[in-house]
Amino acid sequence: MRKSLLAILVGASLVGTGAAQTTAPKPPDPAKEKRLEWFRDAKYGMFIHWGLYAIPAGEWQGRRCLGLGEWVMNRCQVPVKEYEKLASQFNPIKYNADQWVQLAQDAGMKYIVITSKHHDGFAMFKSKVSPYNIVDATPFKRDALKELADACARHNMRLGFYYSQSQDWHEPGGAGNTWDFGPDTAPDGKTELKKYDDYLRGKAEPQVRELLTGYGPVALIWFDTPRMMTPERGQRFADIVRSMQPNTLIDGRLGTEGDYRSTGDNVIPSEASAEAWETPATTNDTWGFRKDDTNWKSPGQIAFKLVDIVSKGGNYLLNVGPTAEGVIPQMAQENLRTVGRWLKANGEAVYGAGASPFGDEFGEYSSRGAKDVRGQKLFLPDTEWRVTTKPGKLYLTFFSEPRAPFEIPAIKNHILRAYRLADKAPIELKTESGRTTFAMPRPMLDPMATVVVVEYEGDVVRR
Ligand code: H79
Repeated sequence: MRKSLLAILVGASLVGTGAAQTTAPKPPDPAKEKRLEWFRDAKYGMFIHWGLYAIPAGEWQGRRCLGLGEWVMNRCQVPVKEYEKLASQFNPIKYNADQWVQLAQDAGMKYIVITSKHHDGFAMFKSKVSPYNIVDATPFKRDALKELADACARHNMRLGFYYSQSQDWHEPGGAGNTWDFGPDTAPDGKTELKKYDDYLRGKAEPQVRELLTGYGPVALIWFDTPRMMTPERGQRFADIVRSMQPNTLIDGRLGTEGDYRSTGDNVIPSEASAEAWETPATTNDTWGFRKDDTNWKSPGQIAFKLVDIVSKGGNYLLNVGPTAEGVIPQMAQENLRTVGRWLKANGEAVYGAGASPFGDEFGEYSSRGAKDVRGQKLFLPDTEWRVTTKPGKLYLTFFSEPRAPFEIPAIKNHILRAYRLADKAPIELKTESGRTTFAMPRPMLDPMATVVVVEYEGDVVRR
């Protein structure tokens, strides 16, 4: 099954060549496709943003620092000498790696990616390269990543590491800390003013080597914000990853070509594409814990985004931001587990499933020429249903009850039968003058999302 799906994906011509597709498709790279096999099937992962920023949780000395929780040092311009002191308070006594992995598993997530070092420069793992790390600088003294890696190994969960390769606000040579160390570049935006390569060679590159040495097989390294990352600098990281763990994936934000495309944060494309891609996204409005952020996405919103992404050929990397005590916020846990229960009954429509053979269901561009906030043609999404695929099967997921009989988009294949995925209840099909319709039994089995499987002759849809 895996093999044949991959063959279809690799062989398929690129669907939905949207604005993101600027270069001609490259010849397929068999080694890369092999590395990507598990990733293409996994579809749903857990992102974990955890670091010293969980202590201030969006405030500095009683002042709110607006924006993302993990950006508190930047947003409130906290000097290194002040921010560093957080390390001596970091003691997450409630941290239990097995419980986190269990949550990911209950949620139906197939991989975990945790911040090993965010822009603040603090390593959440034992590092010989810099004493600014969880073992050497905190009363906790435990290697949180080692514990998580061991727990993942016990649960058969893949584990990857986020590593901020470019921004490091703790180091004079790292990018991003303008308040202690001045601007990264001269006003021309090109002339570099910091000893950036000294930082890369002295900290970032050796720390990535450490991550690839002491933590078992690393599923992927998630680089971010490639400021000043020339292709040559990016390649140095790629060479480290490839030489140390050839199966480790590189995300799309290194600064040189990775294994898959990363969309913008919380951005879901409006069309399908055949290349491997991933949307990193939040469960509320922040990545790192903020005590004032209770704007939780509902299970229904999360389920929709997941199926929407899968129906466009991508993966959903959904974040949780644990507290300074090491606890994943209760609402995030509950919402993820609710979606996990839905996946227990409906996961066949998600894991290993291919993209929509149609596309009209995604919505349409505004016919009045309106522009979105980025100045692109405004896309007006439809959210009633999505479709994912496996050989011989369409999985139609409905997020609201179709008001009229639902017409299956025209395909040349002979349609064999239809049934509800969760309870296998048959669904009666009507075919009249080449149009096949069915009436969704009411009330919908699961008002959040109900999947109808349509089986057809042959493996691939012909239109
Ligand atoms: O790790 C998460 C973010 O911290 C990181 N990417 C995800 C996965 C990220 N780094 N940079 N950005 C996202 C873009 C930053 C945007 C903002 Fe700001 C940060 C908006 C407000 C604070 C930078 C500072 C831009 C304006 C002020």
